[in-house]
Amino acid sequence: MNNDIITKDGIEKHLSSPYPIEILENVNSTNRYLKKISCKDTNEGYTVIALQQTDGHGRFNRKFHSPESSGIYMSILLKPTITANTAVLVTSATAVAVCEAIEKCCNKKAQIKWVNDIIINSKKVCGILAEGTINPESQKFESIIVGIGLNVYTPPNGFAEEIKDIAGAIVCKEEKGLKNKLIAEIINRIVSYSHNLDKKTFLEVYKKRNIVIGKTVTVIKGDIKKTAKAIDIDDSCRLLVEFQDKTKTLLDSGEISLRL
Ligand code: BT5
Repeated sequence: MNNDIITKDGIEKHLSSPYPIEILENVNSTNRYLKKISCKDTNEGYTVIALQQTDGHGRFNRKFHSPESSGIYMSILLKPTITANTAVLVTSATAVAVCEAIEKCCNKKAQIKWVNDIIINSKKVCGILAEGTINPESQKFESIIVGIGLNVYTPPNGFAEEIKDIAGAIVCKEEKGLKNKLIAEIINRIVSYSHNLDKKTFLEVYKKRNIVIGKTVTVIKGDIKKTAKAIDIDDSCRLLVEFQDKTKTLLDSGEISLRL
């Protein structure tokens, strides 16, 4: 991992537009950092990347393991003109962007587990966390920060005990310049998709790459767990599930578990 170093120049040469990039050695969380520094005047596409996070987090404040140098931990500032109830589209568009970038740079087949996990060979290699600020008057987003954590390589001491059965790395052999290329390819695609969220160009790909459709899943709501079959994903990226008593419901976020 000492040969694949993240650098500004290395990223910039693959970017389709000159998005501002900031690289930090170490931070609690790139999402939290970007939230603090972003304001009305911060440009869209502003990206913060950390070599390590001490308090990386996922949804419901769960820990996202972010060890030094084996992964990419990045947050991108977006300013899409969407309302609160379409925010899930940012997460889905990001999932598609990440899969496409992985395939282009690493030639690996990447799939999506609704809503926000990227899977390779049945292991989670990436998690996405989108967090937005809403203008109370317009009910539209002022900005959305999209955080992406990728396990590019297996950490030198292996994955932590609590994730070792579910986590995987994108590649097994170190490649010089790979992280820079991946970062740039992800930024290029996310900014482009986020300008066209209403056209939902990514939606068909999102569905095709999703591994949950047709599978038996456990729907988790608080302490309640119910078995259901995942039937479809609708145009708002909601998951249609059918419970054992044949009742159906559309899940718009929340939690399902699926044995991979
Ligand atoms: C996520 O949440 O997977 C979203 C993770 C987003 C992380 C990025 S890194 C840059 C930015 N800054 C942040 O602070 N966050 C974002 P969720 O779906 O809630 O999944 C969390 C669960 O994934 C944990 O409870 C573990 O089971 C598992 N997990 C934690 N670390 C992992 C890792 N490195 N690889 C694979 N799985 C992991």
